[in-house]
Amino acid sequence: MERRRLLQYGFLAAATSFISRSLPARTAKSTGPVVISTWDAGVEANKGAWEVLSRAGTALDAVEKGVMVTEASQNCCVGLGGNPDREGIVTLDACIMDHRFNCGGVMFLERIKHPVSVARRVMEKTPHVYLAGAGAQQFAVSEGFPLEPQVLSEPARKQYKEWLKKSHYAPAVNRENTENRPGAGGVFDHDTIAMLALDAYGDLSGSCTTSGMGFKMRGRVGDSPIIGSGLYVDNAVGACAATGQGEDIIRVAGAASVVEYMRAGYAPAPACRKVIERLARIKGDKARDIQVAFIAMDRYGTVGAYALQKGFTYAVKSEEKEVLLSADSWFS
Ligand code: SD4
Repeated sequence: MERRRLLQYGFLAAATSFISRSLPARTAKSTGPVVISTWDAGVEANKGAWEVLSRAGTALDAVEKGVMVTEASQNCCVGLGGNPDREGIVTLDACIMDHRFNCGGVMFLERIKHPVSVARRVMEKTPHVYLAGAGAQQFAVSEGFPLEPQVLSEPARKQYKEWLKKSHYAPAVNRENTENRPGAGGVFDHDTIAMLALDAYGDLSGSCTTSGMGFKMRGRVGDSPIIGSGLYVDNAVGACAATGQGEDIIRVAGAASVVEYMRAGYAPAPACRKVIERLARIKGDKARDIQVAFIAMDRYGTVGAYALQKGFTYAVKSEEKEVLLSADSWFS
């Protein structure tokens, strides 16, 4: 999609967000089912979610099925196809949250194709919120998830080999959407998808799944599986999910902070902006070295997003539209 069109859509989204701020509480009508997700891969993921939403399925089912599309995709490195840690092993983080504050997550999980589904089982079948590492894998296997072979995808193998030459950990801004990704003929560096949905019953849910920052230290966990950082849902207010440098998203309790701004009356996009602004202040000169972006949806289905750096895209699907938008950013 050409940039001008993207920006036009971005403007419309921002305008809609602004208008929603003046709606009186509890008298505004929900816009009906809608789904929003991060980066270009969100377009395909939203289709998966829409199969559920368009048949009056729940937002919880939609956000699980939606990101499973990306986890399973050969064309994207979210999930087992993703970049490994510095030891050459892919470790996965994911979480899910519904409209009743139920939530579950897995972190440092190996050899399981659909961590988001394991996160959901943790939420539904255990007394806990998180399972990590070997324990998470043991639980997944006991729930019938097959153990996949521990092999790197071809693009990840190439990237890892290249990385080993210098063995220097330096996450690049917007590497999720580089022209190097598969389909563009080269190696990829994508690792995360986050999704929020509102269903026909007016309920919100969210999910987030990642292989985490490529070439991270072994055992490193980012924001993506952490409720309140990578994802937060409060059905009475709205939902938010994050992508980008996990350490910095955690520092500002990203997703929960955005939801708190929405509770205080901010529309989704301005709420995201407030937390990006806070992060930019905290990081000072170093803010230019990282990317952090939020997507948000209020309880009526109004969506918005905001990023630290330009280049962050997000996908939205509803009955009326299916678009890939370019978020406004702190730095131009
Ligand atoms: C992490 N937040 O592991 C993830 C990475 C990410 O786009 O979102 N990249 O820190």
